[in-house]
Amino acid sequence: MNKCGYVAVIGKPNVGKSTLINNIVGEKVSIVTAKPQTTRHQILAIATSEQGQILFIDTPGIHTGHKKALNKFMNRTASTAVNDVDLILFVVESLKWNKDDEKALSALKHCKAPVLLIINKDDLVKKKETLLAYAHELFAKFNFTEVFYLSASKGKGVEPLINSIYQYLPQSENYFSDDFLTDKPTKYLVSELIREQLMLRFHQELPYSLTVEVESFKDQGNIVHIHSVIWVERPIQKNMVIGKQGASLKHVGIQSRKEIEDLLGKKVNLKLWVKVKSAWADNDKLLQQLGYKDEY
Ligand SMILES: Nc1nc2c(ncn2[C@@H]2O[C@H](COP(=O)(O)OP(=O)(O)OP(=O)(O)O)[C@@H](O)[C@H]2O)c(=O)[nH]1
Ligand SMILES: [Mg+2]
Repeated sequence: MNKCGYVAVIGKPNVGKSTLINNIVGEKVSIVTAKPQTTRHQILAIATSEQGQILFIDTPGIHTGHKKALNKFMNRTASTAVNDVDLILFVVESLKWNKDDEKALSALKHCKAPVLLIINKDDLVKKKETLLAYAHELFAKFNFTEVFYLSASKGKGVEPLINSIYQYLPQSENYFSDDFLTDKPTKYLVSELIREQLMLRFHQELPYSLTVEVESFKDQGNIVHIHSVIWVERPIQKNMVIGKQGASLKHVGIQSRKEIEDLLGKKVNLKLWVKVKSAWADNDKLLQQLGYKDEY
């Protein structure tokens, strides 16, 4: 009996939602960094197995305390992902409940689908028995259907979760062919790999003040030529991204090219430009122009 259905993955930033999805899909469909607010869009990630197909919707971490238009877009994007899905995974980090988790949980108030509680990063907890008390506290807040303790980055405890997910999916043929991993176009995946390198390299507000746009993508058979713009909010940030004698930008270019070559399986010629669009992250019109569009 083949199963296929949608599973939304919800939680505050940095709890390991994208790591979990990548682990199950077996490829880096969604970028991962140690910084909160890495994921900015809904991303469909497709895991195909003998049992059928799990259509994961990765979402931005729901958060409080940031007031820019981009933050509102991200919270809205995550909150709407719970509508019309077959199952929801609510991901928390072991023993780290705070007001952002509270806000993420409130997005589930009116959802109709069953919700599994995923307690991630259990590798960081020495006394495993403390997790039982933690889960007990969380069950008092919401009527979760089941709880799973796991480590997404180590891939521990993930198998039982996969088997359980299939129990909740409707009987159906697969919606996508086996080799499909995401609904996002290659250009988007490329821009995300560049943004991942930028998020890894820069700190404080800079990772949150930049966005990446792939302007052109020309596949010439054995080599792909890619031109991409890194948009920042202020001229000083442009200088930071470029670095002394262009050193930072060169490093980002080399690292991103390697990742993109892995993704495409061919040689890549990557050209990066840094440009300023004043306060783009707090301007609804500019957000839309830069690809942050409500899709529902
Ligand atoms: N120790 C440990 N770290 C983990 C685990 N899962 C994820 N991480 C790390 O947690 C950080 C955040 O992971 P992400 O997958 O980007 O988290 P996310 O929930 O998608 O974050 P946002 O996209 O910002 O909402 C990364 O540094 C991961 O390597 C885990 O099981 N154990
Ligand atoms: Mg993420």
